[in-house]
Amino acid sequence: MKFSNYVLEKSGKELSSLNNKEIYVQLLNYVKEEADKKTLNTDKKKVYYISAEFLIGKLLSNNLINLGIYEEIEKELSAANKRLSEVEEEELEPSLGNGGLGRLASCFIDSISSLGINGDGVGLNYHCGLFRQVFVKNEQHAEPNFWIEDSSWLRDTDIKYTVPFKNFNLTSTLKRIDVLGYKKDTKNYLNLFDIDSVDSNIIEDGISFDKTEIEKNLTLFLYPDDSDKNGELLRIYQQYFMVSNAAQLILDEAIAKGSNVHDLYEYAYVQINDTHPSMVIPELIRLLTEKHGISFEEAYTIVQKMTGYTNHTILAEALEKWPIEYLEEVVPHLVKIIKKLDAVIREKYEGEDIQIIDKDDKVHMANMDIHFSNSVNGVAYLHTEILKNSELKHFYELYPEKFNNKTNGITFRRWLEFSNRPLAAYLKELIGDEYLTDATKLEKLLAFVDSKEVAAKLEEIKHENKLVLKEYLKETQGIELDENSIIDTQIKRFHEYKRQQMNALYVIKKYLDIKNGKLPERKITVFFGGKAAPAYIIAQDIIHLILCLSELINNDPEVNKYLNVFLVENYNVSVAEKLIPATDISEQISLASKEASGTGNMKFMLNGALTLGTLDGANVEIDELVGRENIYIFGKESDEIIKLYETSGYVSKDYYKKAGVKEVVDFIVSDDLVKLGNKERLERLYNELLNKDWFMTLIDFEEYYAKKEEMLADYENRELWLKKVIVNIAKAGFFSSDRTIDQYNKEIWNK
Ligand code: F58
Repeated sequence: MKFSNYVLEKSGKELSSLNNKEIYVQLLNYVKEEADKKTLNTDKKKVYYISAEFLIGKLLSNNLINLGIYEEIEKELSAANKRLSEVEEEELEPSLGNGGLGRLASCFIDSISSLGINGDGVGLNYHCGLFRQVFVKNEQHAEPNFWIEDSSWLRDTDIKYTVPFKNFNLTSTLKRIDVLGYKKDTKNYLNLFDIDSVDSNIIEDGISFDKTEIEKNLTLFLYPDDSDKNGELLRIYQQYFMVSNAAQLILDEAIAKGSNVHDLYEYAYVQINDTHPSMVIPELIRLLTEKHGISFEEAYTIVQKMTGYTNHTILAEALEKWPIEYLEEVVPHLVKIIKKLDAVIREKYEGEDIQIIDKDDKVHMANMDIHFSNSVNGVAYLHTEILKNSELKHFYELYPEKFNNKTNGITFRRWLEFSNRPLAAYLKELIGDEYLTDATKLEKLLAFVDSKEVAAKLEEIKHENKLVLKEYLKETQGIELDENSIIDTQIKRFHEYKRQQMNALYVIKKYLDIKNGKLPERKITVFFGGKAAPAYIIAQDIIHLILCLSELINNDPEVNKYLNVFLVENYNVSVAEKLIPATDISEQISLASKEASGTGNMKFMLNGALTLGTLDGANVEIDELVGRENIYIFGKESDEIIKLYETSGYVSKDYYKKAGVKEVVDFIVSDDLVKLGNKERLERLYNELLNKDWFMTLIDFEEYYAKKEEMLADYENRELWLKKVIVNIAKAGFFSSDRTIDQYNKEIWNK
């Protein structure tokens, strides 16, 4: 049925008489009814992608695209004098994720459905999710982000499980979101477990709340503050609740399909996304032994065959270790299993660093995963090599066959077809639309690398996207973007290893250059976007520095003709969808060896931005694909950095003393800046850079500055620049998450 007829039938009203919110609700229901017509995938084996976060983004447009009715709906709305892009604005973005790992999980479930694989996501339905970021006096504040509306993509089910904790049981409820593949007749689910007793009235100031009221707070927030014991306990409650539900669901579904549980691994594969879902291993073993009468040895052998662990970080502090006494307080029944698993390993292997429970009685979740799963993967070539050769070396020596690489990917349906419609349409004109299902077909674009006409059109599209961004930022953030400026963007979580502070130092240097009469050829707009974990003080200080710089620079008439700096508030998927297509320079400047992969780098490349980056994460693969002449690489390489850590060989003061660096770093505590901000924060950051600088900001600063200058100069050579743009788009096909998921499917899930 045509949408306008549907509206008439359901509401008795003409489409043209509805407001945008009403149209949104009608469209949501219309899409849900279309989704009802899809059948579930029914292959014998099902994949369960368990993840603490799914950063899914708004779903309306993505679903319309995957149903293949986007254009049709757009036309119908336009005939009724309505605009789909305005209707899209009515949807609240789900707040179920945080960063790259959650966005990856979302690209993956899109690809799993699009490839027709039987595979669901499993996670939690956080009512406020990750906090909403607001800026007050140039500082980040955190507010609860309520995102669930009366009409939403969530569907109720009557599936409920009992989850046992030490002192009480909780009854879960399962909510589901349909995951539609691209032009597929089948669908999968994103399963989100919840409890009915959640009570947001316990939220006090900002996002603080009583952490001990588990029945009221369990699914309120993603990553609640864990800087004290009660915070850590709450995380354990959340994680166990997630995996106990997952394990019960897996067993139920397998048994319903005929499993006798001895053969469970033929019916299910569990992908553990980082260590947050690791307790699924002992929980499955517990259920197999206690509920299904299977011996302990057989149970762990079964589980070992059906689980794989994905590592997303080499930062040691990000690998979870839970004190066993905390686990005892929450899930003593699981501790029994974990201790038995620890004993199995202690009996077999020496070496303290590979044990599950360490000498301080801490449980190393990653270690348990590695021993009791059959696959351990990193998320980019370099990352996996570092895991094998240094971070997890001893495990690699033990189990070389378990280690494998799966370079990350992104879904082109969202990150091109939806977010950059002008580019997608033009690509279809040039090379057809096969690239939407076979991304390698983008290489056909290479035939146009010397075409002036194609270059001109790509330039025009970039400009058009800058205008769309301008309008969006004006309306949503009060930002005035100069659409004729070069757009240079760094969007990602704030973390010292990602080195937003190095980019801020660049901004300072540029500001000082301009003040000294060294003027850029063309205006530059530097965008930052990202949240800092509320307990991560230095990351908050970096945000503060950038906001102060933004105020100083944007209000200085001598400078703002040449340079603007903005930190967009509450960066999320929707903001990324606008910023990425408008960007010229993609900042991927992490300290080499520290960024596992990055996925923003892939999105920018696909949208015709050129990368300014270190040889880190997937930048290494981008570099290989496009060739050094089409990317801007600078900085020390990972081997050297790893060696510096091993020998404690980095002394930031040595770099600070160099001409040109001192002046820039000192500016952080200059009167000009301090008068706009919080002295304590700026001084703390200054001292950190000077005396510690654990992530070596200063080691690469000069090279970074020089490479960016080279890039800005190249930008003026439009022909040269646009050739590079064409090569980058053409070579982005490798980074389709369809390719990644196909590899997971063949090399892990069905090995
Ligand atoms: C990210 N990890 C990696 N973790 O940093 C990034 O390089 C990679 O591309 C991405 O995963 C996908 O593989 C990440 O997002 C987190 O956000 C953790 C959440 C829990 C606390 C510690 C960080």
